[in-house]
Amino acid sequence: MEKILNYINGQLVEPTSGKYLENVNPAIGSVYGSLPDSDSGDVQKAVQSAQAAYPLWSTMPLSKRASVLLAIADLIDRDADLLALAESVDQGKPLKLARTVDIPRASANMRFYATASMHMSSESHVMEGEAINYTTRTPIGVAGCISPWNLPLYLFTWKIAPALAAGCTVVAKPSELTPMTAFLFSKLCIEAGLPAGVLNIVHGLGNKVGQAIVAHPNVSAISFTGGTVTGKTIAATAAPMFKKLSLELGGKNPNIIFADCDFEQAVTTSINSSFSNQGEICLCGSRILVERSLYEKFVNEFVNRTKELIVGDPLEENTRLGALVSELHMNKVLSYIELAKQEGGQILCGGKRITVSGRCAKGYFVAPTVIVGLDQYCRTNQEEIFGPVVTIMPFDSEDEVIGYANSNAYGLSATIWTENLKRAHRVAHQIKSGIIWINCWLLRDLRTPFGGMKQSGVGREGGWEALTFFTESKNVCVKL
Ligand code: TXE
Repeated sequence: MEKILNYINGQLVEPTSGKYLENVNPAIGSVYGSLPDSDSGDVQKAVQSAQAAYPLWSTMPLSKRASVLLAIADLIDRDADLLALAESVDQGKPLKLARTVDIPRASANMRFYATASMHMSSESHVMEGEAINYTTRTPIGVAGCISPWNLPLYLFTWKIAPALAAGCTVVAKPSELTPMTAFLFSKLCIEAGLPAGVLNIVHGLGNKVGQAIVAHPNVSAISFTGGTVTGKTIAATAAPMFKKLSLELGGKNPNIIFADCDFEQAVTTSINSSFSNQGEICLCGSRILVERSLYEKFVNEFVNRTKELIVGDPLEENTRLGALVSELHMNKVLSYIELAKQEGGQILCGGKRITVSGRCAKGYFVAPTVIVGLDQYCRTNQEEIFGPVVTIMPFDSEDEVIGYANSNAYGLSATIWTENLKRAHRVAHQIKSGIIWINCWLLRDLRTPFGGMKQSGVGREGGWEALTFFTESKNVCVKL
């Protein structure tokens, strides 16, 4: 049994209550460890230690701060195999995916922000003959970072790296469903010599630990990734306290396929954008919209390739889809498949739980599912399912598909497949989403703004946006 501890003031510590929650391996459907069931008392200790560490960390020379963060990145690389295995066991995702995507991205996040902070500059504005204004940017104080379960270490580091690089000290909470790699990360922080209190990790439930971080008067900014409903609760708590908020929420992203696309690339990438990480990525293209003249050909090819995807033991090399993160989440996904049937959808493949033989017989596996015949405005096409489920619908014109793409409360990302670049730009500009991919998907440059419109969130992560989020600007006007 693996026992996870909190990381507070540089030490690995038990929760004050002495209580623990069960940590489940979703691929085998059983408990394999425990994590602290922390409460507001633990958060209070974490905030106090973050406050105590703030003067040292926020004034440390940039290059010194960067060198500690770079040392952590190096340790992630050193332990990449161990971390990938831990991520796969904790989350259910294929080990291969954790090894090639999650863990390399975690060290890349640390490196990107460690070095970015050394290149940050601020502005000055000259009022001819009258005055000079200069703007300073100082770290905002103690930051709260709350991350989800789908890409655990990847998204945990995506938040804490800019916060720490900007000079903030941090109280962080990983998801209670996937706490393991954040725990291993805390050990790496100790080994790298991160000063005590600079990063504090409090494990536990969202409505206890997460809520206590958001409501704490001495936490000045909250960076959150998770569900839209949780985002609303966080905003309701933080807004009257005038906290700075970055909310990265759900998506129901359109994947638009015009008849003149590169068919092979469009199909291959659409399989990835539909089912990578079991569809548990906010950027997955869960609504596939295909121009009518290509519709039948696309559906046939897409369904044939979906049927070939191997669902199974995440530790096996050729597994493409592992287990869903929890029994509760699996049941939510299955309930949406039932809803789709009630709404008149036709299931072309998948549509049910899968029993994998051997050690994973009790795991939470769902077959990749393709549904057609649904109206654009039904709940299945409007709500985030966050699992290996996609719908395919035909369209007749550019205007029509833009309308469909925008017919949703979410606005995170969209993908467009066409060889007509004029059209690609035209459509991209009319889609109300924060991220548009043309003839590709999930191609990420960490310098670009990342985030969504409408119910997909508030603010942007990535590049300078995340670094400046964790700072406060001040203008100084000097009369000449
Ligand atoms: O996420 P939650 P859930 C979507 C997806 C999924 C749905 C619900 O559709 O089915 O959200 O998932 C912490 N104050 N996404 O309920 O609850 C929680 O402990 C402060 C999209 O599992 O949003 C965890 O650390 N924090 C998504 C984090 O919030 C609270 C990724 C996210 O959990 C809290 C995950 C509270 N009151 C789910 N309640 C994406 N955008 O990538 C919970 N938390």
